Amino acid sequence: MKTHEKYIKRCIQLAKNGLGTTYPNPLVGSVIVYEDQIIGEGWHKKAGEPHAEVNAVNSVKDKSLLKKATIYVSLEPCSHFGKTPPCCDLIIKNKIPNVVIGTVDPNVKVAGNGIKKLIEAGIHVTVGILEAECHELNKRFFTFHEKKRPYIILKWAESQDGFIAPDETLRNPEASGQNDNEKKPFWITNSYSRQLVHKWRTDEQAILVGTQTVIDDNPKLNARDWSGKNPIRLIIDQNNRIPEDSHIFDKQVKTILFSKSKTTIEKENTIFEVIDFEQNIAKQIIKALYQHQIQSVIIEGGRQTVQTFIDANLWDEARIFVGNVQFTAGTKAPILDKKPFEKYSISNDELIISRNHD
Ligand code: AOF
Ligand code: ZN
Repeated sequence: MKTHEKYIKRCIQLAKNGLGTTYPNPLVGSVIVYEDQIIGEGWHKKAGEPHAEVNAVNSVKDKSLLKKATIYVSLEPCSHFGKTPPCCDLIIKNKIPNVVIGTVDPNVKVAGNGIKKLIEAGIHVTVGILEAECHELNKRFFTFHEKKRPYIILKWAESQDGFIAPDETLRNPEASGQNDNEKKPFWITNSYSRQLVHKWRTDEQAILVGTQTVIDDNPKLNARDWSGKNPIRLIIDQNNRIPEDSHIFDKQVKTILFSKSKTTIEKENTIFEVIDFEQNIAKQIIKALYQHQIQSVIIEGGRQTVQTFIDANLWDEARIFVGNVQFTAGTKAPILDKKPFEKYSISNDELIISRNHD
């Protein structure tokens, strides 16, 4: 592997440590190299905290080497004063003579200005190393800045014969709740897949479901089976039908409800957004999410909610589990041309990941 690629690959690896905690900031990794040896490295951990380059520079023991070193960064160093000062200034101040960049920053506050500033300071700059990988690393951040909407992931589990729920009569008797008011969902996937879904919830900034899912399953929509941040909960509740004692009203996590009229309910950590259900609701929800600075959302059902986003062509990835069960009757899975981009086996479940390249 060529030298530049090798070190940008390491930047990408480091950057991934920040997945789920850097929002609204991107994932960024940086390494500092002198005579083909890494003398410092760092990544961006959390918005408001130091950027990757700062952590990398701070980790270098012998700072006198910086004057002869190359700094690698997976994303263009920033040139603006945000929550932290510009990384370009740090590079210039430390007289680092070479900068190698994975990809340009799509944020209008930076967007090439960082590169310009470095070149003007007489620094040798190389741009576009493993560019596709660096773009993929920040697929959420790029979608948000370039398409002005969050990155949208659809997730559902279906039986081998294409149902997402069995007929009521086929529900597993053990799966029904002890409390009559609380039906437990019928599990299609195994416990490993379910844990993976909780990990996914920590990766994304928000999770969206429709009314029926909340009424039927009374879900918490949190990531209790994985350590990490709980996503913001988003609920479509056209007629304000969700009972006040539902878990989604527990105030533990910020929750946004989309309905057609204002409600009298007032709850801490809960926001009500009015949208027009006569119009395309997917478009309106996505617009509201952009205004709330939400960069990624995982849509976990039910069928109608997922289909609404498929029909509006507002989705980027579909993650479909096919469990080791047959239902013969029930609720049909959403209709989607599943062109597998990736395929995995998780014990006896199959996981198909499709991408929507428009
Ligand atoms: C970098 N290195 O590690 C990151 C960058 O509010 P601030 O100061 O944290 O700035 C956030 C913006 O800076 C963010 O939107 C993106 O354009 C850039 N992020 N840049 O050089 C980093 N996280
Ligand atoms: Zn920066």
